[in-house]
Amino acid sequence: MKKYFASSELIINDDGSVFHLHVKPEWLADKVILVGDPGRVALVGSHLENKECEVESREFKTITGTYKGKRITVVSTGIGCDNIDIVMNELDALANIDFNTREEKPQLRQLELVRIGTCGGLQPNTPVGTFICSQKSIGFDGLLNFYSGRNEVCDLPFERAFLNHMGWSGNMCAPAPYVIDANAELIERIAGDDMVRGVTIAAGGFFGPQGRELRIPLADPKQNEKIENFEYNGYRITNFEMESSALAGLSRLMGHKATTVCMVIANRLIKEANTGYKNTIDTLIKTVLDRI
Ligand code: R1P
Ligand code: URA
Repeated sequence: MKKYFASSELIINDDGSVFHLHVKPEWLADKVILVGDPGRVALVGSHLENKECEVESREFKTITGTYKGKRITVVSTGIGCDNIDIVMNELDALANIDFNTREEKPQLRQLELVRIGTCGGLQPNTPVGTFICSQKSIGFDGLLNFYSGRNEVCDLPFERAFLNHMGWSGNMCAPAPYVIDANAELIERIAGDDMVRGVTIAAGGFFGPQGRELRIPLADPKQNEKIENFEYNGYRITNFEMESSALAGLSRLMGHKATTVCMVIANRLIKEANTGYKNTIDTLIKTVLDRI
Protein backbone atom coordinates (compact mmCIF):
# COMPACT_ATOMS: atom_id res chain seq x y z
CA MET A 1 0.00 0.00 0.00
CA LYS A 2 1.22 3.51 -0.85
CA LYS A 3 2.10 5.73 2.11
CA TYR A 4 -0.31 8.68 2.53
CA PHE A 5 0.73 11.85 4.37
CA ALA A 6 -2.02 13.85 6.15
CA SER A 7 -2.09 17.66 5.97
CA SER A 8 -0.78 17.91 9.57
CA GLU A 9 2.31 15.78 8.73
CA LEU A 10 3.27 17.27 5.38
CA ILE A 11 2.09 20.89 5.47
CA ILE A 12 1.52 22.39 2.00
CA ASN A 13 0.84 26.13 1.62
CA ASP A 14 -2.17 27.41 -0.34
CA ASP A 15 0.05 28.19 -3.36
CA GLY A 16 1.22 24.55 -3.53
CA SER A 17 4.63 25.20 -1.97
CA VAL A 18 6.10 23.27 0.95
CA PHE A 19 5.53 24.79 4.43
CA HIS A 20 8.86 26.32 5.51
CA LEU A 21 10.85 26.57 2.26
CA HIS A 22 7.96 27.98 0.17
CA VAL A 23 9.38 26.00 -2.76
CA LYS A 24 7.08 24.27 -5.27
CA PRO A 25 7.92 20.73 -6.49
CA GLU A 26 8.61 21.85 -10.07
CA TRP A 27 11.34 24.24 -8.88
CA LEU A 28 13.60 21.58 -7.32
CA ALA A 29 16.69 20.49 -9.27
CA ASP A 30 18.41 17.12 -8.70
CA LYS A 31 21.63 18.90 -7.71
CA VAL A 32 21.28 20.96 -4.54
CA ILE A 33 23.73 23.27 -2.82
CA LEU A 34 23.03 24.07 0.83
CA VAL A 35 24.53 27.10 2.55
CA GLY A 36 23.98 28.33 6.10
CA ASP A 37 23.83 32.06 5.50
CA PRO A 38 20.87 33.33 3.39
CA GLY A 39 23.25 36.02 2.08
CA ARG A 40 25.43 33.30 0.57
CA VAL A 41 22.50 32.19 -1.64
CA ALA A 42 22.89 35.39 -3.65
CA LEU A 43 26.62 34.69 -4.01
CA VAL A 44 25.93 31.21 -5.43
CA GLY A 45 23.02 32.67 -7.42
CA SER A 46 25.35 35.21 -9.05
CA HIS A 47 26.92 32.28 -10.93
CA LEU A 48 23.56 30.88 -12.13
CA GLU A 49 21.69 31.62 -15.35
CA ASN A 50 18.07 30.98 -16.44
CA LYS A 51 16.68 31.57 -12.93
CA GLU A 52 13.35 29.79 -12.44
CA CYS A 53 12.59 30.88 -8.90
CA GLU A 54 13.83 33.08 -6.11
CA VAL A 55 11.85 32.62 -2.87
CA GLU A 56 12.52 33.50 0.74
CA SER A 57 10.86 32.64 4.04
CA ARG A 58 12.51 33.00 7.47
CA GLU A 59 16.15 31.85 7.07
CA PHE A 60 15.32 29.71 4.04
CA LYS A 61 16.13 31.39 0.74
CA THR A 62 16.07 29.39 -2.50
CA ILE A 63 17.17 30.00 -6.08
CA THR A 64 17.03 27.49 -8.95
CA GLY A 65 18.97 28.15 -12.14
CA THR A 66 21.65 26.66 -14.37
CA TYR A 67 25.45 26.61 -14.20
CA LYS A 68 27.22 25.58 -17.44
CA GLY A 69 23.99 23.81 -18.45
CA LYS A 70 23.52 21.96 -15.12
CA ARG A 71 20.26 22.64 -13.28
CA ILE A 72 21.04 23.51 -9.66
CA THR A 73 18.99 24.59 -6.64
CA VAL A 74 20.67 26.57 -3.87
CA VAL A 75 18.96 26.76 -0.45
CA SER A 76 20.02 28.41 2.81
CA THR A 77 19.44 26.42 5.97
CA GLY A 78 20.31 28.92 8.69
CA ILE A 79 22.32 27.55 11.59
CA GLY A 80 22.07 24.12 13.18
CA CYS A 81 20.98 20.52 12.67
CA ASP A 82 17.40 21.31 13.73
CA ASN A 83 17.10 23.41 10.57
CA ILE A 84 18.66 20.60 8.49
CA ASP A 85 15.82 18.35 9.69
CA ILE A 86 13.34 20.83 8.19
CA VAL A 87 15.24 21.44 4.96
CA MET A 88 16.06 17.78 4.24
CA ASN A 89 12.53 16.54 4.98
CA GLU A 90 10.96 19.27 2.85
CA LEU A 91 13.40 18.78 -0.06
CA ASP A 92 12.82 15.02 0.09
CA ALA A 93 9.05 15.57 0.14
CA LEU A 94 9.31 17.87 -2.92
CA ALA A 95 11.24 15.12 -4.73
CA ASN A 96 9.51 11.97 -3.55
CA ILE A 97 5.93 12.78 -2.53
CA ASP A 98 3.15 13.65 -4.98
CA PHE A 99 1.74 16.97 -3.66
CA ASN A 100 -1.64 16.37 -5.37
CA THR A 101 -2.36 12.90 -3.98
CA ARG A 102 -0.13 13.24 -0.85
CA GLU A 103 1.25 9.77 -1.59
CA GLU A 104 4.84 8.58 -1.87
CA LYS A 105 5.97 8.37 -5.51
CA PRO A 106 6.69 4.83 -6.77
CA GLN A 107 10.31 5.54 -7.87
CA LEU A 108 12.94 7.14 -5.63
CA ARG A 109 14.27 10.41 -7.05
CA GLN A 110 17.81 10.68 -5.72
CA LEU A 111 19.19 14.14 -4.94
CA GLU A 112 22.85 15.12 -4.82
CA LEU A 113 23.46 17.59 -2.00
CA VAL A 114 26.61 19.52 -1.14
CA ARG A 115 26.73 21.85 1.84
CA ILE A 116 29.16 24.76 1.49
CA GLY A 117 29.96 26.27 4.88
CA THR A 118 32.55 27.71 7.21
CA CYS A 119 34.21 25.85 10.07
CA GLY A 120 36.81 25.87 12.81
CA GLY A 121 39.97 23.84 12.07
CA LEU A 122 41.45 21.56 14.72
CA GLN A 123 44.71 20.22 13.27
CA PRO A 124 48.07 21.60 12.10
CA ASN A 125 47.06 20.73 8.49
CA THR A 126 43.85 22.80 8.70
CA PRO A 127 44.99 26.44 8.88
CA VAL A 128 42.63 29.31 8.03
CA GLY A 129 41.66 29.12 4.34
CA THR A 130 41.79 25.28 4.10
CA PHE A 131 38.86 23.57 2.32
CA ILE A 132 37.75 20.46 4.25
CA CYS A 133 35.42 17.87 2.74
CA SER A 134 33.70 15.82 5.46
CA GLN A 135 34.24 12.09 4.99
CA LYS A 136 32.64 11.36 8.34
CA SER A 137 30.62 13.49 10.69
CA ILE A 138 30.26 13.13 14.42
CA GLY A 139 26.87 14.49 15.43
CA PHE A 140 26.65 16.06 18.86
CA ASP A 141 23.07 17.02 18.00
CA GLY A 142 21.14 13.76 18.64
CA LEU A 143 18.83 14.33 15.66
CA LEU A 144 19.40 10.98 13.95
CA ASN A 145 18.37 9.08 17.11
CA PHE A 146 14.74 9.99 16.37
CA TYR A 147 14.77 8.04 13.07
CA SER A 148 14.52 4.28 12.67
CA GLY A 149 17.57 2.74 11.01
CA ARG A 150 20.07 4.98 12.83
CA ASN A 151 22.18 2.01 14.00
CA GLU A 152 22.25 0.48 10.52
CA VAL A 153 23.80 3.58 8.91
CA CYS A 154 26.13 4.73 11.73
CA ASP A 155 29.70 3.63 12.48
CA LEU A 156 29.07 2.12 15.93
CA PRO A 157 32.69 1.03 16.71
CA PHE A 158 33.87 4.60 15.91
CA GLU A 159 31.16 5.98 18.22
CA ARG A 160 32.29 3.72 21.09
CA ALA A 161 35.98 4.56 20.53
CA PHE A 162 35.21 8.30 20.55
CA LEU A 163 33.10 8.15 23.74
CA ASN A 164 35.74 6.02 25.53
CA HIS A 165 38.45 8.49 24.49
CA MET A 166 36.44 11.47 25.73
CA GLY A 167 35.48 9.71 28.99
CA TRP A 168 32.02 11.25 28.75
CA SER A 169 28.98 9.81 30.52
CA GLY A 170 25.80 11.10 32.15
CA ASN A 171 24.71 14.52 30.90
CA MET A 172 27.91 15.17 28.97
CA CYS A 173 26.98 15.17 25.31
CA ALA A 174 23.75 13.21 25.96
CA PRO A 175 22.34 11.75 23.78
CA ALA A 176 25.58 10.05 22.76
CA PRO A 177 27.26 11.30 19.55
CA TYR A 178 26.47 9.48 16.32
CA VAL A 179 29.06 8.88 13.59
CA ILE A 180 27.96 8.85 9.96
CA ASP A 181 29.75 8.59 6.61
CA ALA A 182 29.15 11.04 3.78
CA ASN A 183 28.59 9.60 0.28
CA ALA A 184 31.91 8.14 -0.95
CA GLU A 185 31.38 8.79 -4.67
CA LEU A 186 30.41 12.40 -4.04
CA ILE A 187 33.43 12.96 -1.76
CA GLU A 188 35.80 11.74 -4.52
CA ARG A 189 34.24 14.09 -7.07
CA ILE A 190 33.86 17.16 -4.84
CA ALA A 191 37.10 16.92 -2.82
CA GLY A 192 39.25 16.06 -5.86
CA ASP A 193 42.93 16.14 -5.01
CA ASP A 194 43.00 19.67 -3.58
CA MET A 195 40.81 19.49 -0.46
CA VAL A 196 41.54 17.94 2.93
CA ARG A 197 39.31 14.91 3.58
CA GLY A 198 38.28 15.14 7.19
CA VAL A 199 36.23 14.02 10.15
CA THR A 200 33.89 16.82 11.18
CA ILE A 201 32.16 17.36 14.48
CA ALA A 202 28.73 18.90 14.00
CA ALA A 203 28.29 20.64 17.34
CA GLY A 204 25.03 21.70 18.98
CA GLY A 205 26.35 25.23 19.49
CA PHE A 206 29.18 27.58 18.52
CA PHE A 207 30.58 28.25 22.01
CA GLY A 208 30.44 25.59 24.79
CA PRO A 209 29.84 22.61 22.46
CA GLN A 210 32.92 23.66 20.42
CA GLY A 211 34.99 24.22 23.58
CA ARG A 212 34.87 28.04 23.42
CA GLU A 213 34.85 29.46 26.94
CA LEU A 214 33.64 33.01 27.42
CA ARG A 215 32.19 33.88 30.87
CA ILE A 216 30.74 30.45 31.77
CA PRO A 217 33.30 27.68 32.47
CA LEU A 218 33.08 24.52 30.36
CA ALA A 219 31.84 21.21 31.79
CA ASP A 220 34.94 19.51 30.33
CA PRO A 221 37.86 21.97 30.08
CA LYS A 222 39.96 19.30 28.32
CA GLN A 223 37.32 18.73 25.60
CA ASN A 224 39.17 20.21 22.62
CA GLU A 225 42.55 18.84 23.66
CA LYS A 226 41.03 15.32 23.71
CA ILE A 227 39.22 15.87 20.41
CA GLU A 228 42.44 17.06 18.74
CA ASN A 229 44.35 13.98 20.07
CA PHE A 230 41.69 11.42 19.13
CA GLU A 231 42.74 8.87 16.51
CA TYR A 232 40.80 5.85 15.30
CA ASN A 233 41.74 3.58 12.38
CA GLY A 234 43.90 6.37 10.95
CA TYR A 235 41.15 9.03 11.24
CA ARG A 236 41.78 12.33 13.06
CA ILE A 237 39.07 14.91 13.79
CA THR A 238 39.71 17.92 11.57
CA ASN A 239 36.99 20.51 12.13
CA PHE A 240 33.92 21.83 13.91
CA GLU A 241 30.78 23.09 12.23
CA MET A 242 27.10 22.68 13.01
CA GLU A 243 25.13 20.86 10.27
CA SER A 244 27.08 18.07 8.47
CA SER A 245 25.95 15.14 10.66
CA ALA A 246 22.22 15.65 10.14
CA LEU A 247 22.79 16.22 6.43
CA ALA A 248 24.85 13.04 5.99
CA GLY A 249 22.57 11.02 8.29
CA LEU A 250 19.21 12.01 6.81
CA SER A 251 20.60 11.67 3.28
CA ARG A 252 21.71 8.11 4.02
CA LEU A 253 18.30 7.21 5.47
CA MET A 254 16.41 8.88 2.59
CA GLY A 255 18.59 7.45 -0.21
CA HIS A 256 20.24 10.71 -1.29
CA LYS A 257 23.94 11.51 -1.80
CA ALA A 258 25.46 14.21 0.40
CA THR A 259 28.63 15.69 1.75
CA THR A 260 29.81 18.94 3.33
CA VAL A 261 32.73 21.17 2.33
CA CYS A 262 33.79 23.94 4.63
CA MET A 263 36.35 26.67 4.55
CA VAL A 264 38.33 27.06 7.76
CA ILE A 265 37.81 30.58 9.15
CA ALA A 266 39.29 29.92 12.62
CA ASN A 267 42.04 27.56 13.67
CA ARG A 268 41.40 26.60 17.28
CA LEU A 269 44.80 25.00 17.77
CA ILE A 270 46.88 28.05 16.94
CA LYS A 271 44.15 30.54 17.90
CA GLU A 272 43.84 32.47 14.64
CA ALA A 273 40.74 33.67 12.77
CA ASN A 274 39.83 35.45 9.55
CA THR A 275 36.50 37.18 9.01
CA GLY A 276 37.28 38.70 5.59
CA TYR A 277 36.72 35.50 3.64
CA LYS A 278 34.20 36.51 0.95
CA ASN A 279 36.61 35.99 -1.99
CA THR A 280 37.89 32.63 -0.74
CA ILE A 281 34.38 31.28 -0.17
CA ASP A 282 33.53 32.35 -3.73
CA THR A 283 36.47 30.22 -4.95
CA LEU A 284 35.01 27.28 -2.99
CA ILE A 285 31.54 27.95 -4.45
CA LYS A 286 32.90 27.94 -8.03
CA THR A 287 34.86 24.72 -7.35
CA VAL A 288 31.73 22.98 -6.05
CA LEU A 289 29.59 24.30 -8.94
CA ASP A 290 32.13 22.82 -11.38
CA ARG A 291 32.26 19.44 -9.64
CA ILE A 292 28.65 18.84 -8.56
C1 R1P B 1 28.37 29.33 12.83
O1 R1P B 1 29.00 30.55 12.68
C2 R1P B 1 27.83 28.82 11.51
O2 R1P B 1 28.91 28.74 10.55
C3 R1P B 1 29.07 27.42 10.06
C4 R1P B 1 28.45 26.57 11.15
O3 R1P B 1 28.12 25.29 10.70
C5 R1P B 1 27.28 27.39 11.62
O4 R1P B 1 26.18 27.27 10.79
O5 R1P B 1 28.51 27.17 8.82
P1 R1P B 1 27.84 28.24 7.80
O6 R1P B 1 28.93 29.17 7.41
O7 R1P B 1 27.32 27.46 6.66
O8 R1P B 1 26.69 28.89 8.52
N1 URA C 1 31.69 27.71 12.21
C1 URA C 1 31.70 26.96 13.32
O1 URA C 1 30.74 26.25 13.62
N2 URA C 1 32.79 27.02 14.11
C2 URA C 1 33.85 27.82 13.84
O2 URA C 1 34.80 27.84 14.62
C3 URA C 1 33.81 28.59 12.67
C4 URA C 1 32.70 28.53 11.86
